[in-house]
Amino acid sequence: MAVVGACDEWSPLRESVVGIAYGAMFPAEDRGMVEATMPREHWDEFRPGHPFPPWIVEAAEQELQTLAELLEGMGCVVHRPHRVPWSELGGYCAAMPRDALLVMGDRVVEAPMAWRSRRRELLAYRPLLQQLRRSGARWLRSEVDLRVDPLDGGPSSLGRWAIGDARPAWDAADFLRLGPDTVVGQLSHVTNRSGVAHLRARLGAGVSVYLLPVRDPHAMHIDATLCPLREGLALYNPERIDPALLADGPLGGWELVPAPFPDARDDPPLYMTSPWVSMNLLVVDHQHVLVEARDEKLQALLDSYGMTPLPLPFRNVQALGGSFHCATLDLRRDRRRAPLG
Ligand code: DAV
Repeated sequence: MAVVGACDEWSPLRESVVGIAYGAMFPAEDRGMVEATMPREHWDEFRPGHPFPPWIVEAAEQELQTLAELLEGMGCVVHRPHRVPWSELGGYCAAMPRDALLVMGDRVVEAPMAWRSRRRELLAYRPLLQQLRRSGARWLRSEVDLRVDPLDGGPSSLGRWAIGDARPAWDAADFLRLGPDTVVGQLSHVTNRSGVAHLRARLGAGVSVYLLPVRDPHAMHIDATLCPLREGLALYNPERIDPALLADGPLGGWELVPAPFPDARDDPPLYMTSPWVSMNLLVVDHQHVLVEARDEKLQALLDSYGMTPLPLPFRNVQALGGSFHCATLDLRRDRRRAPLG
């Protein structure tokens, strides 16, 4: 059996990374980048040597542990990242494994991330990557000179993004798998055109990478914009996506359901995301999907589509920058046809 094998976002999850909150620091990033992507009321938090509030980190660690145990209880093998002292090295955290690595088929592809503050993040996953490679996975290093800064190229020709095209940059969370030959994604403040070309070259001719038309001035990661639930069914963010514009691409013919508008909330604060992080779900198998415990409208919606929502408290993890999809990295999903009926 392949050690790494995931071609979509919904087949039964058999093996996954679940992040850890240990030592989480506000990533100290270029001010222009912070202003382009982060909520205005929290811009001043993103400075060097500034940890997240310890009570949030502690509570997030517990939420992640509960998630790991729940997945294990459902028969999924769970790996946890290595503890890295981010406060000493500079960095962010290992709570969001979805951002740095893209799994497609038997490949684990390293993302040449745009954020300087996140360049050492792979330290947290290196022991696991070595283990996976020894047992047969293809580990594709980025081979991009990360000393070249995509910010140095100045704004892109459209003037729309914080990065230029000075070197290839992409974050794995700007992409989603729709099948063995299809990845969809977006350009964003962390993914440039040369980054998309780099990813296409990594995945090879057998995989098409489609860029979706997304309306999001703060775009950074597509997993609070589109959430595939099963073959042919996806939730979309009605503020960012016009489903009529998706008809010609790989989502043509899919049933696209608008996610409910998230409730306003500030406790704990969403330091790094919009409230749409509510739709950052993890599909565990053809039936079960992880949803934040208090997102009842979303739970009812999933229920009406024949799925079983698994409500789990996750607000402290969300405060660190992502929800169930961000905080995990699928290593193996069993690809077989959904049961009929
Ligand atoms: O607010 O759309 C959520 C995803 C973060 N990895 C947002 C970003």
